[in-house]
Amino acid sequence: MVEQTLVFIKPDGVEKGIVGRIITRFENKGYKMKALKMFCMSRQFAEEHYAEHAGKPFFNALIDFVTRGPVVALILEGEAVILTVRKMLGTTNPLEAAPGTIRGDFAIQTTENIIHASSDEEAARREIEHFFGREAVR
Ligand code: FUP
Repeated sequence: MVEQTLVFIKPDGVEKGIVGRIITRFENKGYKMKALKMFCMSRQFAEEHYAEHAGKPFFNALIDFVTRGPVVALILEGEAVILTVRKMLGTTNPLEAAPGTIRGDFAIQTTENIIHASSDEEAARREIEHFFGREAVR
């Protein structure tokens, strides 16, 4: 099934200068970019995005981190893109992420783990609307 997912490259990915290499992986795979923007998240925007983690011990550090500089957000479209992009990212903890995955290749810390991608269909719909507005949702 052709789906859409929301991906954003976190401030550490932008700082490391690997935005192009990450996007190239998705293009090589055959996924289409349907939207792309670079911006700095406000604390409120970041707290809404990570609302499920509010109150957890790592929450404040996570919000400090994702708001410290610009992120690059994209909508990707293609066959089974939601699950496949999650596999391309690797596990949340980059030390456990398989080599060849984005986190496996470019990160060592759980908070600064380079990239986010929607976890399932419901999250994809919600996050696409949050990042790109209601009109972006198919
Ligand atoms: P993921 O779906 O892989 O982005 O992971 P989660 O939704 O579980 O976590 C969201 C973000 O919180 C992660 F990308 C990194 C951060 N996090 C921590 O900093 N410490 C933790 O113990 C768990 C998650």
